Order: sequence, then structure tokens, then C-alpha cells
Amino acid sequence: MEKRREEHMDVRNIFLPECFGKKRTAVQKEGFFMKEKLAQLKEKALSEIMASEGLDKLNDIRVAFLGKKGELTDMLKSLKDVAPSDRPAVGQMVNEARAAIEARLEERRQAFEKKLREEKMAAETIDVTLPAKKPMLGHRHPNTIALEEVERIFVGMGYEVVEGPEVEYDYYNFEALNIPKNHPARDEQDTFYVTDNIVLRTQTSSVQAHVMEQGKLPIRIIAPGRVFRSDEVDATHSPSFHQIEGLVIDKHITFADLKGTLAEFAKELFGEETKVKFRPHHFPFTEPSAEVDVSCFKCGGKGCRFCKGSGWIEILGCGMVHPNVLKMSGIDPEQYTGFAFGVGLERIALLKYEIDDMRLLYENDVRFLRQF
Ligand code: 2NL
Repeated sequence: MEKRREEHMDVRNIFLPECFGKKRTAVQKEGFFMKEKLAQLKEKALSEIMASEGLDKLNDIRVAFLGKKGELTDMLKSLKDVAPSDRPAVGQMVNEARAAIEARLEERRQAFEKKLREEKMAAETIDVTLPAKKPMLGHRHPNTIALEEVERIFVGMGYEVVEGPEVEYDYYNFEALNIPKNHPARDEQDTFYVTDNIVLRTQTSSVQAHVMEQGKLPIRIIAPGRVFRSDEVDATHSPSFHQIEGLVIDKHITFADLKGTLAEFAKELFGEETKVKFRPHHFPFTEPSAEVDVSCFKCGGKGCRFCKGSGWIEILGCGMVHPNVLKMSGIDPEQYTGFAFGVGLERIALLKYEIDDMRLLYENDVRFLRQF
């Protein structure tokens, strides 16, 4: 039905043959029908535009009416068939119809674009009230935390931190520390030998032997680092672990200085209430020597599972530097005295963070490490 009406409306099909060569009356007629048709075309275009859905459809409509072969363009072409007196009026109507269709197209285009923009905005909206994702953060290893804590305490007392090689001459690891060849301590220490006279250091005293040898006095240093002993792995042993040794050498250094220093260290590390106990012991490089216990920071000394009922926890070994050790490094034991101590870093970390198996410190399981 629609189609037929359109055919009927087509100027070329119906009116052109009729008016062809008939001069005036037909041409007048043509002008009249053109106006009529224009009005209908305009209405048709405008209503199609209003009913259109989307930018693509809108473009189809533009082509169908305003394109090179569009309906309105066709009408403009047939303007020549209109009586010259009617042409300006009909021409103006064509222009008006064109302007009206273009305006409506633009209006619709803007409406569609606005709608698209709004839909896009709604789809891409960020909900700023959503809780943020927690980023994965690295953690310091418990050994590192313990080391930094011990360093902080001693640096606060005026000590310098020194480091040295892990592969060491036999001399600095043993001889300079009053452990001559064939001394039973060499067996006790289960040393890894690299060559006959080169070892993986069994203690960081080797670093301190270097410092003493340089002869700059007084000395107040701590020497942290990795050490090696050929032990089997279990909950409390490893062939590679870490030690922090301390060394003070000056005139008039006494055992009282050692006690005061370690008492202060224990309080800073384990809490103000912590007490220290010195038990006589033996090391080849110190005389006298002692092992130091701290009052249990879990039960305060009453006795608990943590301190195995004793109220005390062993943390380090220490003593007055043996005169032979001083002599070996060229320091006069008649003028200078000193104290030294050695503490296992893993032991501190296990105690402080209540870890019951040393192997956890070496496995680097992220589930373990991220607790610290
Ligand atoms: C322990 C015992 C100790 C030392 C280390 C030392 C160093 C020099 C001179 C004298 Cl250069 N002594 N170090 C002294 C006593 C004990 O360590 O059980 N460490 C875990």
C-alpha cells in the first residue's frame, strides 16, 4: 500500500508524461503537485527520522532523502518542469524542506550520541566506595628484623658495624683466636675446609681478628654475618647460620663493663624487666668466659613451657678477651683489656618471634614470611 502511494507520488512516473510538451496548464499543474508532494515528503522524512533507532538508520534516511539519488534531490532536479513563475516559491520550499530534514537529522543524531555517551558512562562508572584490593607487600625476613634490632641497640651504644669475608684463612678463624693446630676446639667446630689453610668461617671473630691486627685502638665493634659448621639439619641446627659478635678493647675495660653492656642489651631486646645471669663457661679465646641467660620474657622468671620450667633462657657466650688473643694481634695485654661476646642471630629470631623450628627460617615459604 505504502509502496503504491509512493509510486503515485513520483513526479516522473505520473506527472511528467502528462505535462510533457503540454506547455502551460500542465506546467502549472506540475508546480501545484510539487508543493503538495514536497510537503508530504518532508513529513515522511521527519516522521521516519523520529521513528529511527540508532545512528546507522539515521544515515540511511539521510541518503534516502538528501543523497545524490535521494528523493528530495530528485525533486530538485524536476524543478525545471515547474512554471518559471512558480520556481522561486517551489525552490524555496525544497530548500526549506531540506533545512528542516537536516535540522531534524542533526537533532536526532545529537540525541543518539548523548544516549550512547550516557550508556557508556553508566557502564564504565567506577564505584569509589568499593574496598580497595590489598597489594601484595614484601616482608623483612625474621633474621633481618632481629639483625636490625641488635644493630640498632649496639649502634646506639656507640659501636660500629663491620663485615668481612665468609671464606677465611685458617689463621684468622683459629690461630689468631688462640685455637692452635691440633686444638680440640677445631674438631668441635666441625669446619668446612676449602684448602689446607682456607676455611668457611665458623665464627665472625675472624672479622674482629682483622680489625685488631690493624692496631687502631680503642675498638668498639659488632661483626654480624653468615658462618658455617658441618652440622646436620634439625630444628636447632643448620650448616649455615648467622652470628653477631661484639668486641670492645680499651684501657681499663673490666668484666663489669661486659655485664653492664649485656644487661642493657637484654633489656632493650626483651623488655625493661629482663634480668641477666652469668654462668661460668669455657671458650679458648676468652678468659674468664661465661654463658649468659636472660629471665624468661614469657613468664617473667616463674617458669613456663617456653623456658622449660627454669625461668631462664640461654642467649649468648662472652668473656674477657684472652691475653694470647691480644698478643697475637700485636696489642699489649698489660695496657689494654677487652671483652667479647657472640650471639646466634637465628636463636634471637626464634625466641623473639616464638618460632619452634629453625628450618622455617630457611625455607622462604611466603605463607610463613608474610607473618612478620
Ligand atoms: C657463642 C660464643 C663467643 C667470642 C665469641 C671473641 C672474639 C674475639 C676475641 C675473643 Cl676477636 N672472643 N668472640 C667470645 C666469647 C664467646 O661466642 O656461643 N657464640 C654463639
